[in-house]
Formats: sequence, C-alpha cells, structure tokens
Amino acid sequence: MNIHSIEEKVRAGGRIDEDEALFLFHTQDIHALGRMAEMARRRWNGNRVYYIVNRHINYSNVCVDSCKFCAFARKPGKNGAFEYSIEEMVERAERGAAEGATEFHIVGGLHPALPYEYYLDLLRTLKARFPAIHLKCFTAVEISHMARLFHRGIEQMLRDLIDAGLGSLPGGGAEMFSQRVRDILCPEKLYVEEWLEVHRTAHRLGLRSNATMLYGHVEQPEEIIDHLAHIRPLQDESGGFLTFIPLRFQSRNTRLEGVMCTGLKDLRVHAVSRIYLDNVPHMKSYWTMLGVKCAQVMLQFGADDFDGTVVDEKIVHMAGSSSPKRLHVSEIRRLIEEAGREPVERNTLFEPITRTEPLPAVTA
Ligand code: V47
Repeated sequence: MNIHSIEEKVRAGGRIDEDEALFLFHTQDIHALGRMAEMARRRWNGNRVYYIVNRHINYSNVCVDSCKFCAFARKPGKNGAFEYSIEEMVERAERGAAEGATEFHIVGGLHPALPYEYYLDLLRTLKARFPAIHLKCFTAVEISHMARLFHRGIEQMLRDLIDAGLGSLPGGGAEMFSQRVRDILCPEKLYVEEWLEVHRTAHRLGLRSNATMLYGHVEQPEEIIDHLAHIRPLQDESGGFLTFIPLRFQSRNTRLEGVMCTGLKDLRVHAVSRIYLDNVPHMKSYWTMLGVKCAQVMLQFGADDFDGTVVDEKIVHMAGSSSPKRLHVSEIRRLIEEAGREPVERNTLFEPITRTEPLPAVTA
C-alpha cells in the first residue's frame, strides 16, 4: 500500500477500506491527502459550498448524564441550570424568524422531568407560528431518553414527534463509537447500537439526519476510523444521512481541561472522513468549534458546508470556544469565496434558496 495507489483508487471513484484510511491518517503528505479529499468533495458538490441562515436554540441544559467532555450540562436545581418555557422558546425563535432563518436547530440535555407534552407542544407551537421554518430537533440520545422515559418504542416516539412538526434529526450525541473511549468519556451514554438504531428508524420513516464525531480528546487514529466504519454501512443501507460533521473537542470548563487538538489533526480528520465516507453527500466545516479561520481552511480539505449563522449556541461556548456567537451571511460568503468556491444558501435539505429580498437586519 502506498499513497499513490490510494490516490489512484480515489481518483477512479473507488472505495478505500479501513487500512487505507488509517494509512492516509498517518501520512505526512498532507497535500496529497487534501487533493484526494477535494476530489471526493468535488464529485458530490462541484464548486459549491453551502451555508444556511439558521438559529440554534437550546431548550435546557439539565441532564442526567455526566459526560466528561461536556461543559454545558447541569444537574437539576444546580447553579446555572436552565430550562426555557415554550413561550421563552417562541421568543427566541421569533428573533431568528425576524432575521430570515429557515431552520431552528433545537437540542438540550437529558432532562429527567420535562413532560411528554412539553416536547410535542414545543414542536406544534413552533410549527404553527413559523410554518415555513424547518425544525431540526433532538439528538438520537434525546430521542432514546424520551422513548425510555415515556415508555414508547423509538419508532412510536419518532412518529409522535414527526406528527407534531419534527423535520429532521441533527447529528449530535454520537461522540465516538469506540467502547474504550466511551468508558472514559461517557460511560452512562446510550450504546452505539442504539444511536445507530434511532437514525436507522428515522431514515425508514422518511426523515433525513446528520452524523457527528467528537474528536481531539483521548482517541487513537484507529478509533476515528472505527467511528467512520459504523456510519458508512448504515448509509449504504438507508441513504438517510445528509451531512457528516467532525466536531473538534473544546476542553475548557470540562473535566478534560487542557487537552489540546492540533491543526494537522483537524486537517487529517476532515480529509480522511471525506474520502472514506464516499456515500455521504456533504461534510460540514463547523466554524463554531474549529474557529472561523481553521473552518475556512477545511474548505480546501473536503468540506462543502459551512453550517450557518448559528447565533446563540451554548454547548461549545460554555466549553470555552473563542469563536463569535454568530456570523453574518456577508462574512460567510466572503470566507467561501476566498476559498475559491461558489457560496450557495441552502435549506436544511440542501435545496438552494434564492432570496428575492435582502436579508432583514440582525436584531440580537
Ligand atoms: O452531541 C459537547 C458535542 C454536540 C463538547 O447536525 C462538544 O447539523 C466539542 O451535534 N467540545 C452537539 N463538542 C453539536 C452538534 C451539531 C452541531 C452543529 C450542527 C449539527 C447538525 C450538529 O456537541 C454534542 C457533543 O458531541 N460536544 N461538548 C465540547 N466540549
């Protein structure tokens, strides 16, 4: 095995295996790695790089789990714990709608006491108030938690949420699938099979979803490849994943404070993910975690999606991310254009959006 034979395979549209992915992960020929990732990106997306006008809204940080990587969660009643009423959620959503958002990204902790009706009412109310805005809500971990708490199967839980207005699932909560890593980071977290099962069921019910991977903590390169090797077969089976999102770990205020991820690791993770996951149409460069400058560089290492304006994200900002709280569309477009790509505004399902009027001014 050598870099040239792998490059030839990728050029010809062939599929690399786990050993080849690991070989690529270790190569010092970063330029060849970037070239291959760019071939893979271009095959799916030509010269386009997407972005979305969206708003993240966290309904609560109360969580029964105690993951070592998390600075967001609080135990019920503890200092800093919050949960928003539906009216407060609507208020936040209203600000997003006023700024032209086409998507609300809504996630929270594993709350032990919010009633079943809260989740359904939240979706119903937002859908009634903002019928044109897509509701991308609840990670697989939250869905599985709700199903257990409310004595429903995963499928029934998803059906109820879909009836109430759920449009798709975000990719969070996957962390890293290696059991060794989970034993260190999040021993209480649901089993890998359950995370995959929630997405498999969602896809069967017609929902699209995303997949994430939290890296840059205690993992080994083999465990990164192992994570990808769980996603690819499910995508072969269902075709339901829209985007893969590498999430770079932010250590501040967590129990792993001081752990540092390097720039080259960011490049390797993004490029190898793009090449290996040859069946997932999009890969995100998530500026909130990478930082804006590093996120721009990823557009030359396989990423074709810049996520969005975001606004009001709490999970990474509570973990000390120094990224801004929001980006303006003009800034996103400039970052994309400077990388030599064509910026395309999209909705959640990656349909291009043409605005006939300029975006409204930013409020808060
Ligand atoms: O599930 C938690 C991760 C995820 C930290 O689907 C952390 O479009 C870094 O999933 N450092 C939530 N990461 C974010 C997420 C996401 C983001 C943007 C777009 C989409 C999408 C999904 O953040 C969690 C967890 O894996 N996380 N703590 C931390 N300290």
